[in-house]
Amino acid sequence: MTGVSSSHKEASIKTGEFFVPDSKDKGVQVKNRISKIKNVIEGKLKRYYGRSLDNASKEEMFQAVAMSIRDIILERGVKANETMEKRGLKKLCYLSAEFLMGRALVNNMINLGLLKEYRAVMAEIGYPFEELEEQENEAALGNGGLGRLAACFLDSLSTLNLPVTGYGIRYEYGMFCQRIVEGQQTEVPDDWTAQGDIWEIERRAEQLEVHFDGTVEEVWTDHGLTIVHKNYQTVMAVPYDMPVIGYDSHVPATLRLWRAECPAVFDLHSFNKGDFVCMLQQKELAESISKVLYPKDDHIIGRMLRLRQYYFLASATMQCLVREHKKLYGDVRTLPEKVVIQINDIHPALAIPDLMRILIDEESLGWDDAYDIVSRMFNYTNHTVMQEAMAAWPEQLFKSMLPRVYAIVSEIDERFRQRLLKAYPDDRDKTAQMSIIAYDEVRTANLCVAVCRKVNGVSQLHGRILKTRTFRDFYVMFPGKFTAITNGITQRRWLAAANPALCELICDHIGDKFIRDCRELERLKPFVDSRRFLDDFAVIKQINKKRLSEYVQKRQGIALDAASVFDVQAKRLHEYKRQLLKVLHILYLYRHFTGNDHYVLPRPVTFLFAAKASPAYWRAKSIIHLINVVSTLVESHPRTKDNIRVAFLENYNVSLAEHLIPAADISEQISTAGCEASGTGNMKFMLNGAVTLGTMDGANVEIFDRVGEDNIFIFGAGAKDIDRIGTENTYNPKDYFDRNEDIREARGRQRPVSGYLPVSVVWGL
Ligand code: 26Y
Repeated sequence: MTGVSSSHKEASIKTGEFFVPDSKDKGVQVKNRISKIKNVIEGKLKRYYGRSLDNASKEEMFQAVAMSIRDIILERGVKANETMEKRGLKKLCYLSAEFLMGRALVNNMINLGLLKEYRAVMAEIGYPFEELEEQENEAALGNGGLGRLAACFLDSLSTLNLPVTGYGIRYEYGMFCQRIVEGQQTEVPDDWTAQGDIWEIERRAEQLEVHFDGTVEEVWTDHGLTIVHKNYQTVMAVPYDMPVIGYDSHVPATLRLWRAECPAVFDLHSFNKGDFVCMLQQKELAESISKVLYPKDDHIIGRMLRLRQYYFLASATMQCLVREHKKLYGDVRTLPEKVVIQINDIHPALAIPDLMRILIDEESLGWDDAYDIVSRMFNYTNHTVMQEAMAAWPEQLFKSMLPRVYAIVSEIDERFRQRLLKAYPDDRDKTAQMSIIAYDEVRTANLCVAVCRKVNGVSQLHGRILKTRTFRDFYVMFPGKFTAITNGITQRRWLAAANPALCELICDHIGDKFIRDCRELERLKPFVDSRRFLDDFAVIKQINKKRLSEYVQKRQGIALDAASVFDVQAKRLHEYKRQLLKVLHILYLYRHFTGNDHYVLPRPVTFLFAAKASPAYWRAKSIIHLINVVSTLVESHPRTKDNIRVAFLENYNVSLAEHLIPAADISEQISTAGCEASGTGNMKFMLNGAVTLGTMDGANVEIFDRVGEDNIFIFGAGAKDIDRIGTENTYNPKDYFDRNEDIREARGRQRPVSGYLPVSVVWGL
């Protein structure tokens, strides 16, 4: 794909300072804007920090610039809200336990059409623009795909001028920072709010109470039988709002993150008794709820604090929605006309029973009316078919932590069972399989499918798997509920911000409409064979590879060879994603090089890995270790050293992805077919012109249909083959091992005697 660069050509490629959405906006206006922005920044420095442009610290400069941007977005937000309220527009609420936002500064400049101006201002002041970027802590409030999808959606919805609020948790510590020490992952806390986050606005006046534990009692009052939740523990939910602006948008999205706090006057009783320790324990318990993002993203067993986190998010959000709705429209019965709720996998599922609770206990609606409202408001997206992610909550714990919500879930379950019994009078097994509470567990996935209007899969293949496997019985009962809207990514961040040079090249050929609408990229088709276009593309790829090399050199002290092919696998570390398969491939190459003096590759290759492993996922961590050991191995041999290199890039996060993806020649998407729900990294790499090596899994299948076999190279069994192998019970990996010399050799020469041997020992290092 990439040709050899010439410095002459590199110099002729501009670096993407073209984002001026209004073409009528000519020289004078641009100049005016530049001086205005400069004044605003100067003013902020003076008023907030008592500094001037000359003596501001890096931190202060960043804050002042970010404030100037925030002002513009907030002003637009005020207008958008007024319009929304006046017109009574319906709003989307996107509930997610994760939002992997990344840095916001440059992205916001691009989306406001002001990048060029800000660059000019910084040049005028004599302040390096890159240093500004570097000052920003990134909001890494997510593990991977599910969280990044949530962030991309906020950008896209705002770009479409559609009103959306994302609701999440303001984790004090986000995704851990990964350090590689002696080849192994170590975790360092991500203290991202230490200096305070410039984008967020605390709205303490809008705080709400969330209740845990205690007991429920039925009480007869003048209005009949009511349920009273008594002796509960109160946790305060304090909202923090972050504005998110889409491209040239008039309707900024809001990301509302809840922080858990202890009530100001808490447990007066213990205090009066002088039980200071108990009081502090309660404070700690309350605050622990939003303390940290759980890094293992697909296992919930045994993690009761997680249940507290999820209920905290769900209940704070539902109370907030009802309160806002009543303020605007007065009547909770119109909720489904004004609000639609999307729940991002099962984490926020308790929003369903909690809205029932509010409607019944606080708004005095009857069960049927409440259920009718709730069942018209919720939609659920599933993001994984991994069995462990279907785990459920232990019933007794659920009941004691959330007694009122438990009673409501039981009632939903009871009524749902009645329907099941009618539909399958003789099939007790099926009823047990599909019910919400069974075998001493509360299954929130079944709750979502039973109640929600739509159940979405994130690619066509995943949608089919949900219908034929994961939720097969539900599909028979509710065929109309199931949809499959394939994931997407925002080209604003993953092309315009991450790869400005390529973005500009595309603009030069088809205009800038694709920044708003990806389908416009089809118009590049006539240039598939254009020598000039391809040459320019190759030069840009080369620039990006050098940029990545400098970045990696600076951060990790590793020298990459930008002239080699960059073959990249960047994603969470998981067995199903098969980083191990890539390592076996590298060992296979190593054996060929070392065993045969004439073995050559067309061009030297650098294999780049970037991945975080969940701290408790021992096997995933061993694979990281193995990658680092193999890196040393190939480097230590004179024959391989000049042909293949392996580098593990530390601390994969949004910022690293923005450097890495534009620099990739080959994108590795090699999961076991049927395991990767969609993948979105696959799309980001393709958008930046890497060819894909992949299996027929997730959205790769659809990418294959669109880009054809010249651009995506497919291998291995398909999802159906793997299903068949599974059901026939014929898969025995040892057979492959015994039959295939290459596999045997790749595994290393020394056999572990028993159990675990460090990979370095297996490879004789
Ligand atoms: C245990 C349960 C609460 C749970 C925990 C984590 C369920 C799901 C998850 C996370 C799933 C996830 O990140 N899935 C990824 O979602 C991306 C966006 O849809 C997909 O592209 C990707 O294939 C999938 O692995």
